[in-house]
Amino acid sequence: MSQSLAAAGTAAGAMAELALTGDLARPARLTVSDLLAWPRHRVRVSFECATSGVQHHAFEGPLLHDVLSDAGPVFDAARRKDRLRFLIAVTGADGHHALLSWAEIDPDFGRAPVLLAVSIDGTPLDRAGPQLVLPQDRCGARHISGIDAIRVDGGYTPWT
Ligand SMILES: Nc1nc2c(c(=O)[nH]1)N[C@H]1C(S)=C(S)[C@@H](COP(=O)(O)O)O[C@H]1N2
Ligand SMILES: [Mo]
Repeated sequence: MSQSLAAAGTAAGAMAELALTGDLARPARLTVSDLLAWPRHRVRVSFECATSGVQHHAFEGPLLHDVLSDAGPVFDAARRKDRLRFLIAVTGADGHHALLSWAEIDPDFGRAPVLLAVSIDGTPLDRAGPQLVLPQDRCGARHISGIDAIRVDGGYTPWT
């Protein structure tokens, strides 16, 4: 992600944008207000940070699985095994980066209720950008804030 886009996410008045890229039929650029189009879920989480101790937050937002499914990952949706090689790379505007597997959030496999939060503790994230929320994580390190890109990668480009 370019530095200019990362900077735009924090500029006064600017709405942060999230790029959905990779092996998708419908790559997209989404603002936090675009993310309100999906059903919204609420969750209270506690996680431990190695440096600042236990944190408690309330988040609201769509399921990551709902948003990414609508972007059309290029697997055969009817064949469960075809999804298992896909990974999801999530990047914050500050470069913090973590990987999930598609199977981790897939309702047929890990079923983790991972959110793309549009608010934290009642404060909208329009300017900061959405935050990854993993209610099942004990540690806070994957709760990536200010997400500016999510890349879905099946490891190759089919149909070319
Ligand atoms: N973009 C970004 N998100 C991040 C981090 C980071 O360095 N950059 N640190 C992570 C870590 S290590 C923790 S513990 C939590 C801290 O969340 P808090 O600031 O609400 O306590 O954010 C996570 N999300
Ligand atoms: Mo942390």
